[in-house]
Amino acid sequence: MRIDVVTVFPEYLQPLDLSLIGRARERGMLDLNVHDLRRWTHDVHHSVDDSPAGGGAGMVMKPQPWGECFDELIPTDVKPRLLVTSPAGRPFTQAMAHELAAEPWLMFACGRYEGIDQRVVDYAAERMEVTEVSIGDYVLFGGEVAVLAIIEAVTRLVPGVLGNAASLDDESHNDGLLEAPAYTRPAEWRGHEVPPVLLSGDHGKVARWRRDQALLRTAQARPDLLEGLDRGSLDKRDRLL
Ligand code: 6GU
Repeated sequence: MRIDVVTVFPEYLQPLDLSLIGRARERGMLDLNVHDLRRWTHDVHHSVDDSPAGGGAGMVMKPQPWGECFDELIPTDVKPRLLVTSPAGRPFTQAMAHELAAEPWLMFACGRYEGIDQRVVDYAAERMEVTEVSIGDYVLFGGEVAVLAIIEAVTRLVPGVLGNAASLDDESHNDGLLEAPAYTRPAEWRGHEVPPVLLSGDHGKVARWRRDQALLRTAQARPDLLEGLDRGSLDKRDRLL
């Protein structure tokens, strides 16, 4: 998979050199490139923003550097899936992570200030698939941290990036539920015990317990997820809850 990130703060993306993502890059599974948008400015101040049309607070990213960036990075025959970060974008979910993990080439445009001139999105959308994306209902200074989160969520789904693919199956959000709590040794710690069923060796009972805990936890922390759950995905014992 190829990923390009365009930002005015390339240093913000340095964590992508670390850990499993860094290793995937070293092994050649991930071709990840971070670009400084200011490379496509021509004035002495390398300015990337300007005051908003119609007035108002803050600054808007001007279209010219983005246009020249696209001209240089994107050939006419192959196009990336372009993701433009914005608190006004489509909510990023595990389902979208799966969708993006199947793409051969992703390009992220990190919005800063009050966002990017809308014509950049409209122009790009005439040439490639463009998705404005948000990671939640709160406002960040810019899209860089959102891009870190999205890249981590997406690349761990790319076959070969994560060591143990089986751990993807029963994690939170994969089946629409939060995951059951996890425990390790010792069996007792500061007066708190590992639930005995987990030490019973009865795999059926353990699976049932985890399912119940997942339902309970989801009902407590994320009742909205239970509302949206497909009724057919519940088994007979689930309905007793
Ligand atoms: Cl993608 N960008 C910004 N600036 N703020 C956000 C966001 C993105 N997602 C949530 N808040």
